[in-house]
This record gives sequence, structure tokens and C-alpha cells, in this order.
Amino acid sequence: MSRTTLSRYLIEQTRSHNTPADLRFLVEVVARACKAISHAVSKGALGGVLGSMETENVQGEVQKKLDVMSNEILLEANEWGGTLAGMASEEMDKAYQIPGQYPKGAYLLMFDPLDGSSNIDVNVSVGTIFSVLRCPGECFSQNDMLGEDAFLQPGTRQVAAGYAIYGPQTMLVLTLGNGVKGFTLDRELGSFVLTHDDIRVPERTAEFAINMSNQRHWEAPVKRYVEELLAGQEGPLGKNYNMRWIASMVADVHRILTRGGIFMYPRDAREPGKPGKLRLMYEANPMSMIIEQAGGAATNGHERILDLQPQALHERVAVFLGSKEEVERVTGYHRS
Ligand code: P6P
Repeated sequence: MSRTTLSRYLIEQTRSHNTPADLRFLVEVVARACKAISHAVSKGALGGVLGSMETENVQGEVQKKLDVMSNEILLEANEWGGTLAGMASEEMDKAYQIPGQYPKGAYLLMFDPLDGSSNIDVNVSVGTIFSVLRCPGECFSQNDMLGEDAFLQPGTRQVAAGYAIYGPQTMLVLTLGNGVKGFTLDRELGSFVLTHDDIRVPERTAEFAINMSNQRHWEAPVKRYVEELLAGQEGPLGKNYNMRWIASMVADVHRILTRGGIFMYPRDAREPGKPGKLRLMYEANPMSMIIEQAGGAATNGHERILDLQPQALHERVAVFLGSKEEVERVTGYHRS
């Protein structure tokens, strides 16, 4: 039986779910850019792409050479196709304006071009996270500058979300709003092939992911919850839990999509003004859409992440996502 490639899946979605042709084309181009990033990442030291730049991004984080390369790959791949009114990236302070020589389109693309890049030099899985919104109103008139406000839409308005994970296999995990599909890159064909047709997050789990070194900085509900996890069978939760922390959100979320779990990056007292470390628009929102589409849950400890009204392009948020039972438990502790 012929294998379903990403292109065939997208065509079938157009027929069965009226996926617009320009959205289909946008996803194909993003996937193609992820193939190019995968190729650059896999070269490692042989490609002269490891190590850091002498620069910092808008987050104040030292940029890795591959951060900058991945960002440029995504911009160059997506700016000419006529599907976008603009782009935004973790690596750029301002929204990216589609150059005047290219037509504009109806969508906004946001991405973290290389999430987990601190892991690159130690050869641990990293990834690209992307989110697609419709541009509100007439924001794709050819000559107008695109304002940041056009991006500030709640995560429920996303029309597509996905990530590529550059690990032992390169995979693309995608949702168009009707379930979550996983595609594995066949390097001989150069195609993403459908290998995970209906990804579901188990409702219950015995595995949690959090950076335990921050424990003394957490708020009380998180301290209570993690203490209960660590108390295991003898504790109030009545079962033993395992812990994983890869420090690459794409890899941790991919594990949770594959076998369940809860991922947590809570706010902490180190920087009280910051609601969390992870970014809402191009990390938490796309991952939350994927997790919810796979039957899981995602909150900031108090409310559903996808309902949050963004106030700024690079705003941060606390994240609790994964198996519904555990996300609801820790969220309940914040409310009690
Ligand atoms: P820490 C990577 O830098 C990242 O943004 C996420 O991918 C990851 O989950 C988190 O930060 C890791 O943070 O503080 O454990 O290094």
C-alpha cells in the first residue's frame, strides 16, 4: 500500500475538511524549511555550525549559530509564497514584514526556529515550533506595515500548529484542528511520511517533567504537587512516579504525546515579574493546541492557555500540560 506523505495528507484534508489551498501550501513550505534545518543540525561539528554567536536575542539569550541559521531558513522559505501577511520569531524583536516585491497573504506565521538550542552542542534533540493564525481584517494590504497587534490573538484562534523534532528520527507533528498526526522524514525520498495517524495523550500517567533544581523558587501549589509526586505509593496519590527532564520542550512534549506525562515550567521567585520562562505565542500556544487536540490539557496553573489574551509578542507564561488528570490536579491546587 502506498504510504501517505504530508502532501497527500494535506490534499485529503482539503477534500474532507475544506483546508484552504493557501494554508496547505504554507504547511508544506514550513515542512520543507524544517527539512533544511534538520540537515543543518545533523551536520553538527562537521558543518561548522555549533557554538554561539557574539549576540543575544530579544529574550536576552545568547544566540547559537544554528538559532540564527534556522531563523533565516524559515524566513527565506516563507516570505515569497504569497500566503503570509507577516511572521514573528523568538529570534527577532519585531514582526517580520513581507518584502515589498512579494505578494502578501492571509496568514501569520510565528515560530521558535530552534527550541532547546542550549542542547545542540551536547547532541540532544532540539526542534522547531510553529503556530499559524489568520491575519485579522485587511492587514494584508500590500503597502501597510504589519503591526504587532495583528499577532495578539488567543491560542484558540490558531488554524494550525506543529513542531519538527530533530532527534534519532526527524519528525513533523501537526494539527489543523481535527486531531494530531505524526510524519517521519524519509531521507531517501525526502518526504515526510505519515507514521502516527491519530496521536492521543493518555489521560492518566505516572511520569512528570520539571526542572527540579528550581524547587526552592516555586509557588506553594507546585511545591505541594511535586512533593506528592515524590511521595509515591505511600503518599496521597497512591502510586510511584518517574521523572524525565530533557530541557528541550519539543523533546519533552513529544515524549508526553507518545506515552503520556505532565510537563511543567511554573513561574518562580527568581524573577517575580516574569509569569514564567516559556513564550506564549510560539511555544505554549502551539504546544497547547497540539496537546488538547490529542486529548490532553494545558493551563498556566489558573486558566486554559489557549484562552489567554496575549498582551505582547514575546510575553512569557507558566506552563502545565499533558495528561488531563494530572494537569487538572495541579491546576486545582492553584485554585484551592
Ligand atoms: P531550563 C529551552 O531553552 C527552553 O526554552 C525549553 O525548550 C525547555 O523546556 C526549557 O527552556 C528548559 O529550561 O531552565 O530547564 O534550562
